[in-house]
Amino acid sequence: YPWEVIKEYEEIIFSYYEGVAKISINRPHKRNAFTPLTVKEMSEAMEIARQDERVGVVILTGEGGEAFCSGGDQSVRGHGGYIGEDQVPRLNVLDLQMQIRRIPKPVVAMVAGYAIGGGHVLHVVCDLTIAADNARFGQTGPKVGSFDGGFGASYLARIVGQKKAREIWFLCDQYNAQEALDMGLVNKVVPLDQLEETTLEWCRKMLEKSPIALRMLKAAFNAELDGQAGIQQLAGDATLLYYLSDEAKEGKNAFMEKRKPDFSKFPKFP
Ligand code: 1HA
Repeated sequence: YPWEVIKEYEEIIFSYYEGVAKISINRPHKRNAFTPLTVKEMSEAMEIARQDERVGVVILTGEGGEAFCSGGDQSVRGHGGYIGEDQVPRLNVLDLQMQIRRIPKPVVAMVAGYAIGGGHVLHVVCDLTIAADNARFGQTGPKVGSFDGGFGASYLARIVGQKKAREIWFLCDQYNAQEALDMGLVNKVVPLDQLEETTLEWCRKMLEKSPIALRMLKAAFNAELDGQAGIQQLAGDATLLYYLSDEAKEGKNAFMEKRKPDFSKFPKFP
């Protein structure tokens, strides 16, 4: 597919094709483990994809076909987080998880090979996951001295159930694509050579749908688990819709024209 580069980065490839933005981790020699810079670049790309009105769907993936992402790069893990060139320890992937949940467009994880540790959590927080038949899923935290007790635990449990989520975290086993499909952890499994084609087909189906309906549904699906912050997201979307109405415009116009607003003509729906 003729992906066109949106912006050049060091550790990711960020590209565009027919309404879809693709953010791809480009560290295949490390099974696409992320450093603070990888996450900073992904975070900026996600914001650009959010603002770009051409973009209706975002794909998150990794280069090379052997790994989606193997989590935080353990070779730069230091005292208090993952340490970048500025020597500051960071866990900035948690902010990226929030961005994936907050962007009002569907985010699809396209998983070939390993989705492990913090890389597994990234696919978990995506709206949909399409897996290649070589995909392998799992958490490693308790094995390598880490854990993600946020969405990596709570949202995972919402997806696969409490017993299975505890098994995944407590045993640190790996699961193949079919096992992941069976527990509802992924949406579809396809042969590796059909992964991008199928993912784009799913994207195309969503791009044909009403963007506001998709936006409202994403916010609604998020709302329960996200508590007050989830309600804020949903309410923000309600405000967006209200601003499109003549009723809301009457309030603003009256203020600007220094007159009393006249809401009498607007219906009081039962
Ligand atoms: O838990 C969190 C967080 C929690 C809260 C807040 C923020 C968090 C942020 C991050 C994380 C985490 O991600 S913790 C979990 C970290 N990740 C892991 O424990 C996975 C480590 N990797 C593996 O278990 C395996 O490499 C693998 C199952 C993904 C693949 O195995 P395979 O095919 O046998 O390849 P392998 O030989 O192990 O790896 C190829 C190369 O990639 C190796 O380098 P080489 O010996 O060729 O020089 C290997 O060291 C490197 N590599 C793979 N994964 C990582 C890595 N290097 C650094 N960090 C990695 N995660």
